[in-house]
Amino acid sequence: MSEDTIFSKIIRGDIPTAFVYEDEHCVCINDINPQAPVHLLVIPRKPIPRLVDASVEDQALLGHLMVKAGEIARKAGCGEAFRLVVNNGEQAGQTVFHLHLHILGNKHYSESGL
Ligand code: DGP
Repeated sequence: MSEDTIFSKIIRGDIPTAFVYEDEHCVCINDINPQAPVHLLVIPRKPIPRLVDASVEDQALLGHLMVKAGEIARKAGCGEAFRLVVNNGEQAGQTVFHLHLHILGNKHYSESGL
């Protein structure tokens, strides 16, 4: 779980990637392997490996990511219907160990949702 993940390289500009959104706390990029018509990643600049590695001092940052995710989803044309997903840990499917929120939109999900 090195701090220098692909997302840190993207945030630093070592790997040129278009930012859909950026501010002092986070960036948002298109997922390289989209699982929905809109598939964006909201990534804090701070390299927290997993959600469970976040601490009380990260509360405001986590709130910021959620609020921005909602704004970005709307601007991306998801309307009121989108999902936010955080994979925590390898067994849950996490592959990049730098916390990120998946925004998944414009895809029809079943009523049960899962
Ligand atoms: P997760 O499985 O939750 O760790 O999601 C990691 C996501 O990151 C996965 O959906 C693919 C995406 N991804 C991995 N490498 C890159 C990259 O170099 N560029 C972009 N844009 N997305 C990437």
